[in-house]
Amino acid sequence: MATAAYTTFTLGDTLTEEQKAFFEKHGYIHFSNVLDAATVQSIIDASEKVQEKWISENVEKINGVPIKYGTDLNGNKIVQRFAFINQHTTVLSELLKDARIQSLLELIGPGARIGENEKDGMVFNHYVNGPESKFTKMGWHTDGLRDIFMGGRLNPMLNMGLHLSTLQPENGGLRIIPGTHKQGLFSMLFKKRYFIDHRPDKNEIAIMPKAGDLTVHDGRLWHRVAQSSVVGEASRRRVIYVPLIAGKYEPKNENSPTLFYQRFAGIVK
Ligand SMILES: O=C(O)CCC(=O)C(=O)O
Ligand SMILES: [Fe+2]
Repeated sequence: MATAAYTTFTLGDTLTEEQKAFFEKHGYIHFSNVLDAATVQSIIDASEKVQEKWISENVEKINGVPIKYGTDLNGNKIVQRFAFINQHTTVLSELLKDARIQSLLELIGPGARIGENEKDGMVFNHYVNGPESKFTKMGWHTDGLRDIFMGGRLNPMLNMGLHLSTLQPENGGLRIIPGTHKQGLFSMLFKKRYFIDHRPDKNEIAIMPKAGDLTVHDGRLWHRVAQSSVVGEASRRRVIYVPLIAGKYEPKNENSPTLFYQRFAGIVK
C-alpha cells in the first residue's frame, strides 16, 4: 500500500468539515503557521522568566504535579518539564483566548473546554540532547491512560501541541500511530509497554513541525518522542501541550495530590 502524502492544514476561526473528518479518521491533525516568530519568541522568553522564579524558589510541584529539572548544555540548571505554566505567565494564559485555538473545541463537542486548571494544565517540555540533560525522549504511551489510573471513566480528552522549534528529520520528535484512537481498551492498555518501550513502530509517522505549528492528538492515540540523533544546540526542542477536555470539571489546586501516572515523569529520560 502506498503511503499517503503528509497533510497539513490552515487553522481559521472555525474548523472546516475536511479538518474535522481528517481528525476523526486519523486521531491527529497538524496546522501550519499558527503562531508567528515574534509570538514564539515571546513564549520562550516568558518560560525563561518562570524558570528563573521556580529555580530561585526551589519549586518542586505545581498543583501536585512534579516539575522536572535538568542541566543545560552550559551546565546551568533548567526546567525541562513545566506543569500549569499558563497559571504563571499571562503570555500563555492570554494565548488560549485566541479564536483559532478556541475553535479546536469543536473537535470534542458540547461541554468542551481548555484544561487550564485541570490535569497537568499547560505542560511545557524542553528537550535537549546533552551530557547532563534529564529529558531527551519519551517512550510509547497514550495520554488518556491517566484517566484510567485515576479510576475515572475515559472522558473525551485531546492534547493540543504548540511547537516552538523547527524540526529536521535528525531531530527526532513526536511519533504517532494514526488510527490507534479507535482501538479498544485492551490495546490502549497493553499494545506497548508504557514509557519503557522506545522502539520504532512500522506504522508510526513522524510529526515534523516548524516553529509556530499546532497539532492536536486524541488522548487514546499511541505516541512517543524519539531522541534526537544530533547532540548539542541543534537538538533543542520546545513544545507545549494543553488538554482539551469534556466531562466533569476537576480543577487542581496547591493541595492536589501527586497521582500515580505523574511519577512516571521521573523515569523519563
Ligand atoms: O514532546 C512531545 O511532543 C510529546 C510529549 C508527550 O507526549 C507528553 O508530554 O505526554
Ligand atoms: Fe503524550
